[in-house]
Amino acid sequence: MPRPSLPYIPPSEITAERHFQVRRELLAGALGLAGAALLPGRAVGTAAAPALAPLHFTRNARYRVADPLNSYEEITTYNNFYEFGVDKTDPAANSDSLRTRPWTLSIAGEAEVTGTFHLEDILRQHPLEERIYRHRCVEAWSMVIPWVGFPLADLLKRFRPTSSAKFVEFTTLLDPRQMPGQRSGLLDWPYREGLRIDEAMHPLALMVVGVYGRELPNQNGAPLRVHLPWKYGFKSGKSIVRIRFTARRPLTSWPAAFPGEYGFYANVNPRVDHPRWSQATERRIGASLFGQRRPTEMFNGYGEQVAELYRGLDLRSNF
Ligand SMILES: Nc1nc2c(c(=O)[nH]1)N[C@H]1C(S)=C(S)[C@@H](COP(=O)(O)O)O[C@H]1N2
Ligand SMILES: [Mo]
Repeated sequence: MPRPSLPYIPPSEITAERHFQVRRELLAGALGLAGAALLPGRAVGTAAAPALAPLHFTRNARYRVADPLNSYEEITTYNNFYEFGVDKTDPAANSDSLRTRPWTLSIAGEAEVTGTFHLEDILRQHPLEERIYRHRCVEAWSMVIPWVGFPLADLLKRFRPTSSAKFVEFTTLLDPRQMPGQRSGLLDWPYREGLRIDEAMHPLALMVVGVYGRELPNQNGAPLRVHLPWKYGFKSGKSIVRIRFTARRPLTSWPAAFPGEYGFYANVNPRVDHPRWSQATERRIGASLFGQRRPTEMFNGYGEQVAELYRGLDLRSNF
């Protein structure tokens, strides 16, 4: 599988118009006729952003959703990525400053193989697939997203975690010069998330490198983010630079900052409300469906696959 490449073009060489043109041509080519119909009607991102390279991938038909996909524009302009600001449009507006090449991933803790690896060397070894997943934020909005990635388990197994590895911690880049939101004290940066090792090894857990057939835009967590479709979105850390295998449950960013509001498990659950709002329903983002509320599904609709992981756990709590 050829590794994805992102040809960097200095912003000074791209006029807004040319970028718009290149972007639409690339997208249309990558998606074919059917996909082209889903294209946003205007340029996404800012004129200064380099065009995102198309990825080579296969479609995994096992992971589909009956509801229509959210548009590329919706997925890339309505984001949570507090390193770039707290408003939904901030990440798209402010994340050009993030440099995703070169990128390294450090592996630490309870594993036979640890060290720092070049992302391109890692990606060369993982065939990519497209999976359409439901994405549910703890704030009670949701989307349907065609991610491109590979099973997280395939990556983790490479490093041969030892029998002491009971949890996995994911850490986002720490660099306040590139990530202006880190100059505020909202969270104790860097952003840290974590999973039990069996959750991380579950076949649904996806290491994401792209969306809509192309490399991830910065606002969605380039160049590497996870997605756990049965959990609230905050469990899916973006722009990951470190993976650590641990014996003890890691203290992750949201529970550390707001212990009464966000739990470690954070499985999507219509019966466990956030202390300040209900989780019984959700609002699907999208031009045609905007504002439409629908019932929240237990485990975000993935219960058949993941319920087994939580046998014996009290599902009236999410902590
Ligand atoms: N590093 C980092 N990762 C993060 C966040 C963040 O603020 N910083 N927000 C989380 C939340 S709350 C959600 S809902 C998803 C949003 O992903 P999306 O913008 O690709 O939809 O990213 C998650 N990962
Ligand atoms: Mo979220």
